[in-house]
Parts: sequence; C-alpha cells; structure tokens
Amino acid sequence: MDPHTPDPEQDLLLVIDVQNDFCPGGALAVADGDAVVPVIAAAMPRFAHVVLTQDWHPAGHRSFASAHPGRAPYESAAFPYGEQTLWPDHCVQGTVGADFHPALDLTRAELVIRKGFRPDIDSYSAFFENDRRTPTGLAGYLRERGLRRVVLCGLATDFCVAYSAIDARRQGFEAAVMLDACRAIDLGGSLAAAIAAMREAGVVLLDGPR
Ligand code: VGL
Ligand code: ZN
Repeated sequence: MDPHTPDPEQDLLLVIDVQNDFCPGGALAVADGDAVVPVIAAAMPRFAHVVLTQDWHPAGHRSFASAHPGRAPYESAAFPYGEQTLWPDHCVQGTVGADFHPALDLTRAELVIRKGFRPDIDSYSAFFENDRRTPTGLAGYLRERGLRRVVLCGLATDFCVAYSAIDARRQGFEAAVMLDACRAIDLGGSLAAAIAAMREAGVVLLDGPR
C-alpha cells in the first residue's frame, strides 16, 4: 500500500489521539508530539476518508495513578483484564487537554471515535478496549463502508498507534503506519517492542522508527 497514492474507494487515514495532553506542555506529553501535526496535514488531502480517535477519560479513571493511593505514574498494576500501566491524569472529558491539537484540521474527519470512557477499562486501540473484548465499533464502520486498508499516524507510536495497527490486522484489514507522522512515549523499551510486534502482525512500517 502506498500512502502517497491512496485508493479513494478502500483506503482510510486513521489519526490517533493528536490531543493537547500528548503534546509538549500536556499532562502526558510525548517528546516532540506536536511535530506530527504538519506531517498529518500534508497527508490528509490525499485521503478520501479520514477518521480520528480521541482519548476520552472520565475524571478519576482507573488507569490514572491518582486513582490508586500510594502508586505512581508509569508503574504497572494488575487489573481484572491483565497488567495495566498507570498514567498521569490525562485527556479528561471536556478539558482543554482532551481537545485536539489546535492546528489539526478536523474539517474532513468523517468520524471521531472516542475511547477510554468506561471508568474501569483503559483503551489504547481504536478497535478494542484493553480488556481486548469490548469493541469501539470501528471495524463494523469500516466494513459497512467497504474500507479495507488503514493508514495510521499520531500518538503515541508504542501505545495507541501500535495497538490500533495490530488490531486492524487482527480484524482482517491491511495496515500501514507512517512512522514519520508518529512519536513515541518509549517506556522501558516499549517502542522497540511495539515495532517488533507490528512487524510480526504484518503491519507495513513506512519512513523509519520514531
Ligand atoms: C495513550 C497512554 C494512555 C496513547 C493513551 O494515546 O498512546 N497512551 N492513554
Ligand atoms: Zn489514555
């Protein structure tokens, strides 16, 4: 799949979590996170279909370290569905931190998928919550629209982008990640692990690891 000449019938640009809290100055800032905005702006006009995701947590969300007395951000905790990283409070519904980056052009977005709004389940993937069973509805939307190939970009490479790309493959879609339009959190080797897992899942990696 060539992201420079997308097929208007079947290709979709999936823009993951380009929100203020993941950009410099935000609550869960990804280094250089806002650098993805102009790269995404250049890609958007080429795609007939653009879908955005928005991390959208209620205050006091279970993935926040602040919901676990004595625990600190970036530690891991045992949740009913498995190990879960604890995060600083971020992307709280209705706050400026949860807003899209102000320079991200939303005009042509045909769908915004919000995720992580169930108080007890985190959601990295645009397709499934972290229990790996609760769907967001995106796969059904793509199938019903006849869209088969997902080109991903956004934040963060090693969490929401990677989970989304791998789930796209699991759901039977082709998937490619524009790495120059992504930035990573890179927690304890998570970027290298995510790159390896994406390769293993058959995700096409474009433009070198970032
Ligand atoms: C993300 C951690 C927590 C992401 C969202 O967008 O990659 N990471 N919530
Ligand atoms: Zn989150």
